[in-house]
Amino acid sequence: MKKMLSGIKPTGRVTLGNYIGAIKPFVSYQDEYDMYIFIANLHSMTVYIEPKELRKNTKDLIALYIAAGLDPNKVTLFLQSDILEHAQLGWYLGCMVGMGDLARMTQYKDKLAKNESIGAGIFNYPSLMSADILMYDPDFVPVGEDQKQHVELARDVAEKFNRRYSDTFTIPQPLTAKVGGRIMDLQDPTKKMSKSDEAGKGCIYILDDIAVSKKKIMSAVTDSDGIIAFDRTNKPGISNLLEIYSILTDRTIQDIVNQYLGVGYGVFKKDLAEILGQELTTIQERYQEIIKGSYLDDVLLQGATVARNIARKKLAKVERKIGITIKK
Ligand code: AQP
Repeated sequence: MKKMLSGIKPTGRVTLGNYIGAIKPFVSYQDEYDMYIFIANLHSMTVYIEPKELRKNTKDLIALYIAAGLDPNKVTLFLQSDILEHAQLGWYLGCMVGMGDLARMTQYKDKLAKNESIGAGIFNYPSLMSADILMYDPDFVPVGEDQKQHVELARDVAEKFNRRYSDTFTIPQPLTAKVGGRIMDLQDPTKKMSKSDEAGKGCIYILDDIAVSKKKIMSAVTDSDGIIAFDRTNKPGISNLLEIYSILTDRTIQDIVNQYLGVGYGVFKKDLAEILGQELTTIQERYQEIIKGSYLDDVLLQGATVARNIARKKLAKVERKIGITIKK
């Protein structure tokens, strides 16, 4: 069975973008792959989050993974900080990554351009991400468009390490869906829908009040020509809604466009709001059951036991190869 690995940072409330670009695809892959899904909480330290809020984000994220359909008995679900080996391997790999390569990463450049004060973690985090990935030798890493560049970096580091010390890491492939890999903000469809977007008006949160989410669909920015057609460049708003519709219903965009020939945006948006409302209701009901009691602690313990075993062996192998220990 081929291996797959991915994670999400608990930096905020989970968005429809995270759900469509990451969580939903994970669920569809779980029967086909040996899957490792983690909460990337070390990465969430790259921005300041109130401790209480971080704890809630983390708990909600793991609950949402399960509520959306991930089965902890099929998938190894774990908390990154439970596996100390990630940070250690991250240091070794970080020493092999060029400053120039890190400075080229779009997410870093975007944050820099915003002129906010940023910590060194934002610059360095792709090396830790390389460790997160390479530790488990996955064949595939499903990610949204924005994270593809980081998986490319992990591939480069793995190749460099294998060349320098001998074959150690599997070279992973990023896996990005043709549709849904970059869900855009509903108020500004030229910008990615993001957890950390403070205004939140163009962003749908999976655990938000359903009436509010429906309203956000109804007031999504479109255009004035009134034709439902897919054209990301000239009609970004309606194209974004078509992608969301397509993923939620598992139908092709062409099929949906054909259904709405000659129909106005209002009817289309109303139908999409209903479809979204039903999907969110199902997830939220499951979430309410899962979040109670100690179930999530048990899931994380089970996942950490499996992940730690793999990580310990991998790190020991790396340390033997690089000569940092006296054991051969
Ligand atoms: N808008 C999006 N459309 C499709 N996929 C998306 N992802 C994120 N936003 C969209 C995918 O979700 C996974 C988890 O992402 P992450 O939390 O590790 O980092 P991110 O890409 O930085 O996500 P956010 O929501 O934008 O978080 P913040 O605001 O904290 O930076 C990844 O597979 C990502 O591609």
